[in-house]
This record gives sequence, structure tokens and C-alpha cells, in this order.
Amino acid sequence: MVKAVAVLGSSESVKGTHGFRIVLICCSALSHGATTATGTISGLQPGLHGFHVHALGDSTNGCMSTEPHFNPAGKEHGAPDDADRHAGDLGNIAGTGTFSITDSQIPLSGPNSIIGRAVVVHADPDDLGKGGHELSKTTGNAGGRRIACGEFDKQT
Ligand SMILES: [Cu+2]
Ligand SMILES: [Zn+2]
Repeated sequence: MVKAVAVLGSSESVKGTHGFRIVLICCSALSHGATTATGTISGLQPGLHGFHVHALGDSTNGCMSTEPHFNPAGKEHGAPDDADRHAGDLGNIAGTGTFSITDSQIPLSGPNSIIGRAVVVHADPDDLGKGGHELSKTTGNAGGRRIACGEFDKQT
């Protein structure tokens, strides 16, 4: 079983929150090809926050260096359960608590592996491609504020 871990660092102080932390997301590849990502979040503002795998694990210029959503198939932005979605489209997470996401498009090995790419949390919700905004089909209109990001590293 391949495992990966991403430790998310905040790229800005989050107004009105105390003790903002997203400690880590840990992934394990399941036998049938899907990957389960779990993590713990505290201190984010209540509500939904866009949650994606972005193309690059680069954070030299903060989370903006991670570039757009990971999209090896050249599709439009969508919901995790849509046929037409970026591989990196994992929907939204809530501001506090633990989460567990199982997804078939974020493998930890092979040509479309997410190892070396980044997971990004946005300040704003992802409209899952259905908001009717000019950016809905590219970013889910989750906005330019990328409040935390971290690179997936392989665990041995
Ligand atoms: Cu994003
Ligand atoms: Zn997307």
C-alpha cells in the first residue's frame, strides 16, 4: 500500500479565527484504485471551503505557486461525482473537524499520481461548477484566497 502525507501551512492569517490549524492530510491507496484522504482541521471560519489538488507542489510564492487544479484529462471543473471534472476537484470541506474523502481520481502512483502536487484550501466555497459564474467551470469560483496548502509527499 502506498501512503502519502501533506502538511498544510497557512498562507495568511485568517481573520476572526483562533488557533487556525490544518495539521495533516494522510492518504492511503485502496486495493481497488481509489484513494482515501483523511485529515483534521480546526479554526477555519464556519462554512464550506473549496478543497482541491492543484497541479504543482510548489509554494515558493505561497499557495499561488501551486497553479490551477490538477487536470490531466483536460476537462471542465465540476463536483467530485461528476463525469466532467478535474481530477483535483474534491469539492468542499467544512471549517472544523475531521474529514474523510475517498476518490478514484487521486492515485498515489502512476502517470496521474498526486505525489508532488499540492492540496489547497480556499477561503470561499466551491460552487462545484454549477454557480453560473464565469469562473464556475474553471475554479468553481472558489476565489483567489488560498488560505492553506501543502505538498503530498510519499511515505515509506
Ligand atoms: Cu483550489
Ligand atoms: Zn477544478
